[in-house]
Amino acid sequence: MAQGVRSLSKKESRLVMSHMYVAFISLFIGATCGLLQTLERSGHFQLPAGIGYYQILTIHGVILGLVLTTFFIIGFMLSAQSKTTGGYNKTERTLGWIAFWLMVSGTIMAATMILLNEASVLYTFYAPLQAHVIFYIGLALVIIGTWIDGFVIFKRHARFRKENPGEKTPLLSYMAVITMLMWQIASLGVAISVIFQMIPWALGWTETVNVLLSRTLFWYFGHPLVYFWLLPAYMIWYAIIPKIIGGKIFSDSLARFTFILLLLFSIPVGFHHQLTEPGIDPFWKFIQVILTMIVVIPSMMTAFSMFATFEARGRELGAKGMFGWLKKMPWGDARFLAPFIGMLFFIPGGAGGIVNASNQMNQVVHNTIWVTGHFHLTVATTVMLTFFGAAYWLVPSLTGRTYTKSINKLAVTQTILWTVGMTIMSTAMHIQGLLGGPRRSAFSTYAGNEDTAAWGAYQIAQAVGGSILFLGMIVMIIIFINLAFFAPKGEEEYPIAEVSDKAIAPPKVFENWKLWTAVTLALVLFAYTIPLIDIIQSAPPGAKGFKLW
Ligand code: HAS
Repeated sequence: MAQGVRSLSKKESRLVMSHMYVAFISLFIGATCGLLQTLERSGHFQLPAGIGYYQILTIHGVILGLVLTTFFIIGFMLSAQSKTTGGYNKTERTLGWIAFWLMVSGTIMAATMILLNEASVLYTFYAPLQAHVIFYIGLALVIIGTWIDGFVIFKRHARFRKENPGEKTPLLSYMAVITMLMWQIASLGVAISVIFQMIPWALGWTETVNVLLSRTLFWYFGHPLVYFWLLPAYMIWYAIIPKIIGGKIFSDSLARFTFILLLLFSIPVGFHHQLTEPGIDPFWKFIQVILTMIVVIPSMMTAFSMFATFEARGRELGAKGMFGWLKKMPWGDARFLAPFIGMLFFIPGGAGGIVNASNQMNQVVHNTIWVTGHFHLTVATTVMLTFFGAAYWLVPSLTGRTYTKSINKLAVTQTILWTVGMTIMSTAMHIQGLLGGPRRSAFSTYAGNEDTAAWGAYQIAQAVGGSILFLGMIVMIIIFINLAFFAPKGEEEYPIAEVSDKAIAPPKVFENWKLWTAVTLALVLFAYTIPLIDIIQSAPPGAKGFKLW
């Protein structure tokens, strides 16, 4: 029987694939819950066997927003760093496994509590809703696992620099370091909240909790969390997509600079999730809104870079005019099509983000289902379609199998299903949000309130979109199983693009990690110190725990 050729060593492939198995099992569970939610919220369907809407919604948010993303991202980054730096040593691999099992144990603990209906607190676990202590311990274990992975990524990057003095570090390894550095600094906030507020409170050691402080610590982490999802997608856009279209990376320096800006500005902006919360001085909300507008710039730079990459390649192939490149792209290749549609969706997704971040407009959309529409465009489409597109080459390149024409056809179908489903669902969410439809809430006619009559059609549209997405998920799972276990053995390339000859070399200061860490921390201290002191000193009486489900 023919032997497959793996792009990483067998041991590393196994480590990365273990992350992928968890990610795709999570996709199945999470998206199934998503379907049930949209059906329940249409008002025409009731969940069976006493299953609660908030129970399903918590599984959906935790499993997709925290588990699927984290496992896929860590797995992908480990593979990309290993591929471009020359592989991990035994200690690094062992640490990778310890981290993996910590994360799996934490996930099982949290998921069990949600399934037992002991933790229906949604993925934001806002106090004063109080979950079972095991739920919080589980979350803490997941975070500790990711810290160990971050350490592995930093260590491998440092080892590359030591072994190759004066040489430019691999772009993908550099990007993985920035992503994990941002993650480590940001997740400190949620770790402090979970360990010092939630766990003692859930155990009954403290009677009350400072609600505003816990939410502020959550959003200090929560906004960089969305960039933790986005940055690996950007890694794929900058370094992999050019290779898939047969082109080169437009500018290595621009890509690195974009990542530095994302590191600096993605953390001190959490207040834009709390613009309607009393207890935070408006001045500091204003400062963080300005910083939010600054963090939009690196995404604009990414858009520019992508256009430049596509145009350069198009011209090489003889394209003329401003959009002539569109005719030259490999539209039939789902490894390109899926991430490209992800980019396209990020235009309205990003614009919606700017609406959310604008103080006055936030008053209109906050806590409406508009916001749910926003994040289904950004994370569930831009990021997920990019990850699906990456899975098409990543999985076979790790299992020593090939991405065949027939699997590609299925992958194009899956991209179309996802695009159609998400367009219907998220458009309906945006419109219902503008009509005042709330988010994070089960179906209700609010005692026959007339306003709710206008929502009906949009709620049904969400159920239709959700059903199409469910089909898309099933097709994705079929493709994954195929690529992991059944596709013909062979060699699939791990596509990494070269940098254009015209691009200038990145300046040395980009590798000055002490400098970038110091500036990041300075910005965090500037944006958070005074408001945090205020939140602690002027805190109203704390809240007891509530279980409203
Ligand atoms: Fe957001 C709420 C603001 C980006 C996710 N966001 C959320 C929540 C989530 C989320 C999950 O200011 C809900 C949290 C909850 O549970 O409460 N968001 C922003 C801003 C941006 C932004 C300013 N969000 C994201 C990304 C996410 C994400 C990315 C996930 C991955 N968001 C907010 C705010 C709220 C919020 C408020 C709170 C709302 C509230 O009141 O609760 C920016 O980063 C967006 C910048 C992006 C752009 C787009 C650039 C376009 C590109 C594509 C180029 C296309 C090409 C193809 C090349 C400016 C790069 C072209 C081809 C052609 C043919 C044309």
